[in-house]
Amino acid sequence: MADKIALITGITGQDGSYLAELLIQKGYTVHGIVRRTSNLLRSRIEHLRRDENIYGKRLFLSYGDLSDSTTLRRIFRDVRPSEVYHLAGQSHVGLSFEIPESTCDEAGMATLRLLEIARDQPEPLRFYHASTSEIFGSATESPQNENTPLRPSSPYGCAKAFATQLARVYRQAYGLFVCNGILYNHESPRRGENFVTRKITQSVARIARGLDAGLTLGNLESRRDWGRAQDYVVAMWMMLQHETPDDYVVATGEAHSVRDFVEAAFAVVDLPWEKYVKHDPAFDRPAEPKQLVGDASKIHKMLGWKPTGTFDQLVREMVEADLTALDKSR
Ligand code: NAP
Ligand code: G4F
Repeated sequence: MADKIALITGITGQDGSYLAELLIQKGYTVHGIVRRTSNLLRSRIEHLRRDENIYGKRLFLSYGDLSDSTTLRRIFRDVRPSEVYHLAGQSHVGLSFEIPESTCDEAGMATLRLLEIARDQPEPLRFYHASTSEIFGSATESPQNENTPLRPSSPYGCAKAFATQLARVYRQAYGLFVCNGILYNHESPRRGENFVTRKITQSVARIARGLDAGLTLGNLESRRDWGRAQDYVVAMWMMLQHETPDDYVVATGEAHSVRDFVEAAFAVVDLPWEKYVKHDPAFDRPAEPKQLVGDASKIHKMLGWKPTGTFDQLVREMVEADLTALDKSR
């Protein structure tokens, strides 16, 4: 393979870190955009940064922010990527009700900025946009597929719907190779600590070790289609290897409630969840999809992608990783 050059926005996030590992393993040179933070420790990619065979050889980091288009343009000019994976942005749906303007700028307008930069490149490139099941919101059908009407029910979902439509327009109007990965929830031990799955598994580990007395949660009845993040970054890469650009739903096709996740997580440490879990309305959202479940038959048929593992295995992997991390830190 000729040396392929990938540029990842959001490389320090859950997906960006797994994608960087995957692409380096496939022989790519990977460039990541990181924003200035007061703490230099970027925990999810620290192992790559400390590896002297990787950092400065296969992996390079540049400072940039999604709001700073002159810097983004300069990075594209210097890196000359053949593939761009645009993953960065405020990704918490609940928080998007508290900070709607910055969320819409990052999840919506920033994608427009990047598509414009991509359009101006001297050599054609391939562009992945991190779309989401949240664009379907209060969906009119279940499971949802690539043709399901967009009915977002949060500022985050609205911004992603805008960006998804723009990506389609740039593909049709300018012939840009751009794919929307319409990904359903995907989790891992690297999941951010304020998403419900990781919040549960971290708390279960602390309760099991006697460090916490209980766990407060919002809506236990909402249902999500939870897969493994490591599988979903493979789907992103596959989309950009296909001869034509398209949009794909990436999902397991199975819905579980937050309550199911809680039960499975407490079962790993053999504790009765009812004794520890309390409802706190502070975590309820003003509006949200009750049930999101995806039909991934298109990506299965066209690209041969399918998810691995079961729901129970995912929950176990996350609880065990949190137990191990906690035990190491003590
Ligand atoms: P994540 O863990 O929250 O990571 C977000 C990344 O974006 C981080 O690297 C973050 O940097 C970066 N970022 C945020 N604002 C930025 C800004 N203004 N300028 C530059 N970088 C910025 O998200 P994820 O779970 O990996 O998800 C990746 C993408 O897929 C997101 O766009 C998300 O909305 C979308 N998505 C996720 C899921 C899912 O279930 N995980 C499903 C569908 C779609 P810091 O590390 O500095 O904060
Ligand atoms: O884990 P969540 O915060 O994920 P949510 O809102 O589904 O969004 C995630 O998946 C989307 C794909 O569908 C991505 F686009 C998005 O970037 C993000 O990665 O919440 C899941 C469910 C919700 O129904 C929420 O109301 O769990 C419910 N929940 C109940 N208690 C809670 C809590 N969510 C959080 N974060 N914290 C709670 O205490």
